Amino acid sequence: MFCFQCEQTQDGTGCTTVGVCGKTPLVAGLQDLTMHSLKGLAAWALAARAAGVPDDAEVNNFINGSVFATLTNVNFDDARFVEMLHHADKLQARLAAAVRAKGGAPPTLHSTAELGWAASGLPHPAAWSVPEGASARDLEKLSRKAGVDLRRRELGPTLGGLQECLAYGIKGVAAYTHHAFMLGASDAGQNAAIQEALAFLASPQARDVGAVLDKLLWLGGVNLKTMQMLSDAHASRFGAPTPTEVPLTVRPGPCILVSGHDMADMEALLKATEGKGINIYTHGEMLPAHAYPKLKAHKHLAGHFGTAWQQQKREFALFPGPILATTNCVLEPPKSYKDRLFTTNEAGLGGVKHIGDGKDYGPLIAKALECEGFNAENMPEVEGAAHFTTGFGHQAILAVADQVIDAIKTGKLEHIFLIGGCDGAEKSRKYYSQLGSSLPASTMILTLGCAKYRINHLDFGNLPGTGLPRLLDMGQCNDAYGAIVVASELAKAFGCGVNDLPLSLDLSWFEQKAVAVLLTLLHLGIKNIRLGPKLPAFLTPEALGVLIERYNIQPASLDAPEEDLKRMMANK
Ligand code: FS2
Ligand code: SF4
Repeated sequence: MFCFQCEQTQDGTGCTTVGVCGKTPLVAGLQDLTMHSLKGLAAWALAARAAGVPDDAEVNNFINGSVFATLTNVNFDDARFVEMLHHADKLQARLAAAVRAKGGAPPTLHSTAELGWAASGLPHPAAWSVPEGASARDLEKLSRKAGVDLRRRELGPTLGGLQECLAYGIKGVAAYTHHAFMLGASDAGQNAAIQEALAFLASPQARDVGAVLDKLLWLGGVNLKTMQMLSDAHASRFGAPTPTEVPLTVRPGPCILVSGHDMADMEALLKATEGKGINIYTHGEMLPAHAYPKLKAHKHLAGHFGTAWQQQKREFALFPGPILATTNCVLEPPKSYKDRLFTTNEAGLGGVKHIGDGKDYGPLIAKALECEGFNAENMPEVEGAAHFTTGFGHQAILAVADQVIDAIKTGKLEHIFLIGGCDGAEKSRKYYSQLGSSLPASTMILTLGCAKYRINHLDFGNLPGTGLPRLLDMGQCNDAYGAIVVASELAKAFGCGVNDLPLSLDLSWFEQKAVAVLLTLLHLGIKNIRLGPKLPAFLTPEALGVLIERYNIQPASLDAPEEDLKRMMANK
C-alpha cells in the first residue's frame, strides 16, 4: 500500500505497511480502486449530461458518497468498498445505455500512455470494470496498478503530488456536498463540477502542472459554493445557531453518544428517542448540535461528553451506553466498546453494526436501554469549566458586527485570530494551546472544527471594555464558510481587502476536508496562512514553493509560538 493523504502519514512521507490510522493494505487498495472507478463513472456522467440525458440523482449521490468514504477515518470496511465497486459498474452500464439511446458521444478513452501511467496496465477508468468473480484480495492486487505510488513514480513527484492534492480536494468537496445532501440540499452544478474534476484527473490535460494548479484554484471556488449550500441547509433546517453553553456534566439514566458531523442523524435520533428516558450526548464535532434552535428544543439533548476524535478509544470506553458514529473520524474499536458502537452513512468498520439508509435506530435504542447508563457510581468528575460555549455562527457574529468594528476602531480589539481546523494525536499540536493561551487580552479568537479542543477549555473571558467574549466557537469544520462570511463583511465595513484586516489564520489540518477549505482560501486570494503541524507530504518542495511564492503560506512555528504571535500581530 501507499497512502499519504493525511497529515499523520508515516514518517511524514507515506504509510506503506499499514496506515497510522489503522487502514489495512486491503482497504487502502480497495479505496484506490474505488477512486479509479469513480473517475470513470464521473466521465460517463459528464457524457450523459452532454447528450441531454436527465441528471441521474442516484449517480450523483453515489459518486459523492463513495468519494467521501475514501476520506481519512471514514470507512475501514473492505466489504463496503467491494459493494461500491460493483455498484459503480452497474451505474456506469446504465449511463452508457442512456448515452447510446440519445445518440451521444461516450467519454474519450485515453490510453495510459497519453495519461502518463503507461506502466499501470489498468485501462482508462471509463473503460474499466470489476473483473468477473474477483475477490476482495484479487481487487487489492489489481489496485497496485491504480495506486498513488505508481502514478507518482511515472508522473514525477511534483505533478503526481499536485494531482493527488486535487484528488484530496475533491474528497473534501464531495464530503461537504454529501453532508448538504443529507440535509436535503443538492445542486446540479456542484455535482457536475465534482465529476468534471474527477474526469480531469483521467485526462491528458492533468499532465500539465499549470493546468492542475488552475484546477486546484477552480476547485476552491467550487468548494466555496458547496460550503455555502451546507451552511444554508443547516440554518434553514434547524434555525441559525445561537450562542449556547453546553453542560459537560451528565444526567443519570440511559444514554447514547453521537459522534461525527451529521445533524440530520442527530435530529432523527432525537425524535426516535423522545419520551424514552434516554439522554443524548455529543462527542467531538457534534458539539455545535446544541446551538441549533430546533435541535436544542429536544430536552434530552443533555450535554457533551469527551473531546476530539483522537481521544475516542479512551472516551468511548468510559461511556456507559452505545455510540453512533455518523461520519468521520472513526477508529477501529477495541473490544471494550465494539459491541456498543454503531456506524451510519458513509462511516464503516468491519464487524461493527451499521445502520443503513432505512435509518432503523431500533437496535441502537435497545442497546441504550440494555447498557448501564450513568448512575451515582460512574458519573464522571468534570475538571475545570463545567461547560463549553458554542454557537457563534456567522449569523450571531454579524449581529454584533457594529460592536466588533467599534472595538477595532477604538483600539480595544487589536487583532483577530482564526485558530481552527482539525485535531490529531501528535504532541506537536500543543502549539495551538500554547499560542491560544499567550494571546494578549486585546485579541479575539475565532475557532471551528475539532481543533477547538486545543483551546476551548481555556478561560478567555471578555474583550476588556466590551461585552464581547474573546473566544467564539463558530462550529464544525463543516462551518468554515461562516469564517469567510465574517472576514468578507469586516473587509467591506473597513473598505479594504481581507488581507488588510487585523486578522490571521493559523490552521491545523489533518484530512482532506481541510485540503478543500485551504483551496477555497487560496481561491479567495487569502495570504499569510499558517499551516501545521506539518505541511502536506504530497506536495514537493517545488509545488510548495509555488504556494509560498503566491500566497506566503507558512509552516506553523511549532517550537516558537511566540514568534508566530509577533509576526501575526504585525499581519505577516
Ligand atoms: Fe475533525 Fe476528523 Fe471535522 Fe476532520 S473529526 S479531523 O475528519 O472532519 O475536522
Ligand atoms: Fe496513512 Fe493517513 Fe493514509 Fe491512514 S489516511 S493510511 S494515516 S496517510
